Amino acid sequence: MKNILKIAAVGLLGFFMQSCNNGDSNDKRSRGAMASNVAERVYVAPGDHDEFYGFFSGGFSGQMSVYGLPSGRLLKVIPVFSQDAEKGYGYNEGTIPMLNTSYGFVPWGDLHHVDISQTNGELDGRWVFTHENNTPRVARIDLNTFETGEILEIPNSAGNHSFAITENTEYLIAGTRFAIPSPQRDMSIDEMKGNFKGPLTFVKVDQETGGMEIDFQVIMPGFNFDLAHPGRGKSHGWMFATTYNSEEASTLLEVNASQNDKDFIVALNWQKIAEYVANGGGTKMDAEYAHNKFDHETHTATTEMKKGIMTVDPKDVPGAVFFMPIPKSPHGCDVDPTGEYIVGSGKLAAELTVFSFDKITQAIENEDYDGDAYNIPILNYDNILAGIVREPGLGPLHTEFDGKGNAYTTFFISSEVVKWSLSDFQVIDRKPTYYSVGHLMIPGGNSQKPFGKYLVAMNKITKDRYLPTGPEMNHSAQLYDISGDKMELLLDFPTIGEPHYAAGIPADLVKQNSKKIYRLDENKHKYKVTNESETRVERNGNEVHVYMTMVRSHFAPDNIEGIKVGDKVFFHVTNLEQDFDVPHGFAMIGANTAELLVMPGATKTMVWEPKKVGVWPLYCTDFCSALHQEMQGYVRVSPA
Ligand code: CUK
Ligand code: CUA
Repeated sequence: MKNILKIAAVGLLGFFMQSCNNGDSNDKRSRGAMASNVAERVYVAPGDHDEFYGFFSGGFSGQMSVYGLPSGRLLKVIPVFSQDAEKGYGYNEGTIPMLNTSYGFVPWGDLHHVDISQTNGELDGRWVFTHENNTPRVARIDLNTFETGEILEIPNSAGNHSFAITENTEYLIAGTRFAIPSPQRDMSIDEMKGNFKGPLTFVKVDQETGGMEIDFQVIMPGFNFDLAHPGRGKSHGWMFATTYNSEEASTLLEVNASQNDKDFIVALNWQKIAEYVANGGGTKMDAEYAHNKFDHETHTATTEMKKGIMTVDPKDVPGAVFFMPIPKSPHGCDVDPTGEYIVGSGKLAAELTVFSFDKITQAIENEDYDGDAYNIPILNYDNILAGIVREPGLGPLHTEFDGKGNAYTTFFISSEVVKWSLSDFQVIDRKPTYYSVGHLMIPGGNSQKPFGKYLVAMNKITKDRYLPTGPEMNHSAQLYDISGDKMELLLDFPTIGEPHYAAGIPADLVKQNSKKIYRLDENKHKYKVTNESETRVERNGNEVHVYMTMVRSHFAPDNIEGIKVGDKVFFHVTNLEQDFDVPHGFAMIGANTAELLVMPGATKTMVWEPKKVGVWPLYCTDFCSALHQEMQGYVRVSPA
């Protein structure tokens, strides 16, 4: 039996490899499918604005990018877990602390999922949250400035592959892709089974500020806990997460982790566990983690190293955690807008399993269990099943909803998006994607109120979709119109890094809160000046502080003498402008950091350690006026 399953799994992998190689002939198919007025439907006339913002994960670029939809125009790249020369992020004194971790300065991260804050289950447009997989961290981007405001490291975790936001943004729930010794220790990898754990981390979010704090970790048995979604509506207070590798294999997972006919989805009552912790339950565990915050008044980031987290063993909270069996290596696990249906996608299966929350509640009430695993009750599969979507495609991954009773699921292996009905689980429509789609996104499609007009498919393989650019092609996203019965492909556009996931929101819910300037009178930077008469150069040993201003089109001071080789020069540069969209830049020859890009009303600091005697130029890097070219100066460096 096991061998047959092994062959089946390997067979699917073989199919996947094939599907990656047959790209070229699909092109005509996509053109043929297009209606004649497609261009009009994605055209945003010069000066007009898009209807939606799309926030796209940048995967291994460590960044998030902001696109306008339906045009597919790139509006901004927001550095989160990466240094970004364009924004000066992660290079200067004010932003370096954002990338501190308990492992030191880690200027790269693998940014996977993005999600927008919610109030009463609806998108509220205040914050976008994200996380990274490699050195587990979660982050908040503030949508008044479109800047990263906070990064919190997740200790006792590895492979923070996904996270979920509860319907009032009470919690971010961070999963773990790798089971690990918990707490970490030196032990034989062969002894993984039963000894490795998969902690789920609950990060509490302050409803006013968006501030994040680790509340507790549920130390789940050693499966790999992967994609999570919170309940909503009737299932609010619960969360559902897929597991894979219930075999607990540590080697050759492609075969060894695909043997069991069924893995599990975890149903977890987080409200119950949060109450248990609030009432003094749980065990304190040693842990060290960095908590980094960016203050928009001082324009400065700080790192606080924290110690200790609260952990909960699920068996100490009876009635809070259950397993639901699901066929073949589940990947996605998505909850419909009503909170009743939980869709599980076994990526090595050719069907979708839909569970009913009402039936789950009933089964728990009746203690209708099929035994247990690790003391966690297993709910009887047949008793909680709402329905099965039969033969929808191969390799189902992720599902989103249009709010009109339909679900849309991506199929990685057969490269398509399939629309099916939540009322009878029948397939309604299917459209190819180019190629090998991972996630899909409908604005609000994982909330109680989807805006079911567009769907974006995010593809893993690009092949012939764009002009060739050498061996590497940018990933592609594809925009579909889903307002009618049939989906229509409207647009391809390239993305930055790997677009694991995206979140979309009507522009009207965000744009009126977007800040235009930082007010100079609110600037609380330690080294700010408010007019040119306060600019100066101060020496303290071999540390030199230059209090500098920038305004169209000069620096003050613009000629600096008295600097010596071996000095450490801090340029504290304030942009005195109070007009929208007039940043100035600052660059110094030979500086091994990026430039500074300083917004009106803000102050930023660059450190320069002159190595050579001479008279060295500095200049503004951002074209700011007709006299931008004249915005320059000199620093005289004398021998030590
Ligand atoms: S995902 Cu996991 S590799 Cu399906 Cu959210 Cu990108
Ligand atoms: Cu200031 Cu260019």
